[in-house]
Amino acid sequence: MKVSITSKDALILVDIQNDFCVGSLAVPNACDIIKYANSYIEIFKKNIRPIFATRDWHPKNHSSFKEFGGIWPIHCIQNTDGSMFYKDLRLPNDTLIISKGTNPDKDAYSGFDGTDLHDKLKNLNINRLFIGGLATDYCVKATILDALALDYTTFFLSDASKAVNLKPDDEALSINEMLKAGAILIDLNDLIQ
Ligand code: VGL
Ligand code: ZN
Repeated sequence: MKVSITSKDALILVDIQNDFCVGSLAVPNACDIIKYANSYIEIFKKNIRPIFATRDWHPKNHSSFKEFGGIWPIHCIQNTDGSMFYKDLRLPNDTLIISKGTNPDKDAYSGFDGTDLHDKLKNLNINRLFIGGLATDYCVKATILDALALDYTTFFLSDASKAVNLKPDDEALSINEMLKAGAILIDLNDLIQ
């Protein structure tokens, strides 16, 4: 499927942070997405379109951590090395950063959950979103399902995303769920630059 960038498009890169690439909650093969993520960044920059980067941004006692009753190892604590964007990701200086998961009592997988992402997109007159990152079966899926529920035309960037796969089928199941909800799966070859 061929897609060209329009004036109502934005890129959203989800949680491409040290802990998810090489740290405490490293997603298998996460580093493989970086070259694709950087290519999407270049294309959106060239087209003068907004680039958003979400980040998991937890307080140190977050309820998603095993120590506090959750299922995850400690990860992405605010202002630590683990929560910084991965060093090889070439985010422009004017990237719009969306922090989520900041409430200690509540997990927030979606970039829309408890953030002003939707307001910012509306103010920019955006109606199509190109979403990829980490991890396909958690935060990318949740962000895409929320985007679809909010009526954005939503593209899943398959080459710029990787899954945790706690269970081996989780990636396939999450992709099916996104497609069923109306997401459009593309890769770099589909974008007319
Ligand atoms: C995520 C697990 C825990 C994600 C965030 O970004 O997909 N996964 N917190
Ligand atoms: Zn988290």
